[in-house]
Amino acid sequence: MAKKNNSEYKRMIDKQYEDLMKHCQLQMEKVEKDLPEPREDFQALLKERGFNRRDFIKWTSAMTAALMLPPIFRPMVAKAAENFSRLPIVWLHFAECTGCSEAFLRSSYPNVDDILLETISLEYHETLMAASGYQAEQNLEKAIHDFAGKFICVIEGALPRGLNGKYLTLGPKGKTGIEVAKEVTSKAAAVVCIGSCSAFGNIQAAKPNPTDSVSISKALGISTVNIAGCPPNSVNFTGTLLHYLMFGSLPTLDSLGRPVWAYGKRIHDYCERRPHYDASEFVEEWGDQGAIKGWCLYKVGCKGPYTYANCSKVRFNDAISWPIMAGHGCIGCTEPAFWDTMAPLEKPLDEKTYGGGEKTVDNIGIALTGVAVAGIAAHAIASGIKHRNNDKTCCNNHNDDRMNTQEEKHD
Ligand code: FSX
Ligand code: SF4
Ligand code: F3S
Repeated sequence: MAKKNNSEYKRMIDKQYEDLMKHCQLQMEKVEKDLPEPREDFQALLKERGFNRRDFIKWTSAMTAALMLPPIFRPMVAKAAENFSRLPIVWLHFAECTGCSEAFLRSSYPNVDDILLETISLEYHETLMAASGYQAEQNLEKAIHDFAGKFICVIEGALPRGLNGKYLTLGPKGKTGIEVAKEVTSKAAAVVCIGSCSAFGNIQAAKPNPTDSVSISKALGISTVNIAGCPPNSVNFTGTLLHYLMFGSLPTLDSLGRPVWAYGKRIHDYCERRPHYDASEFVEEWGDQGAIKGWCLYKVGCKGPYTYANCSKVRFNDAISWPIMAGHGCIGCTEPAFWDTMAPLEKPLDEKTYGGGEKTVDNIGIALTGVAVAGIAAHAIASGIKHRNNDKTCCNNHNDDRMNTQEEKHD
């Protein structure tokens, strides 16, 4: 009987993937028909940069797995990558440090994702384009007119609402950031916020927030895809755009607008130092024997238990390293209001406020993190193991305070 149920279940799953594959094939045909010719020959560019076919196949396998798709989708990921430069992008900058663009463009050892980003069809990007003043403004108007309803609006930076938006003005006509953002996003096919500034307000919105800076979503009252992080991982951006090309829709998002495939799990759950946490082996101060042995950084302020992101799995700079591997705790940069709620950054959060003892990590996690749908599941699994011993369920402690975004806390 169980055997029969299993084979029925397998048939059902196979059928779902078959349907998804058909949808993907039709969508890729539509992309090739509706969008401009590729701006770059991706395969030729890869070859020019010293990547061979094997490297590309390796990359497609990793990206397919990261997007939570079965291996049969690898050829479609490859096709989407070849069509990546068809997708028109208008890239806006508001209140931020431009570290997001820098992180994407200044890789010392470019990987396939970096080369993919090089092919991107940037119709407008204030920091990269040669044009300035009236000419730049004309470029923007032309791009949003020519590609109305087809381009992706990518935004870095928060929007200051103080002084009627005049803390941030742009271009020769002195338009406010809010005016420019409204005009461009109203014509875009989708709005993708790069970095925690556009996604949540971030450092500009940290207390006391004198310019009344808020996220794009809050300033304009629109939904955005939030590629959180300060700066975010380029893989999470390229993966989201590849998904859009493959399926004609945005990936599933959590309650904070972050793609679940990239932000569905806690840093703590996949951290290489986790066995040391479980064995109560902690770095007590910088440079001690624990630090030399690579023990857990919780006591020197690691906020990995309250942070949802895939840094430990995809790492940075061609997967060379990531903050915890480099020896510093996670500061929670993918979470709303982390400058305020995760402080002090090099000390654990106050145990008295969140309940002491072994359960502290989970209690704070529930109270402070953006409770992603998949994140809850991950958390429940992680907590369930502990609570079997504690005879309590984590659900008694659920507190969705962090569902209120950073800006709501300041209102
Ligand atoms: Fe913010 Fe990005 Fe941090 Fe900086 O543009 S997410 S301050 S790395 O640059 O927006
Ligand atoms: Fe890793 Fe930080 Fe969790 Fe320790 S507290 S296991 S360093 S994520
Ligand atoms: Fe940010 Fe923590 Fe990853 S600080 S980069 S979310 S490890």
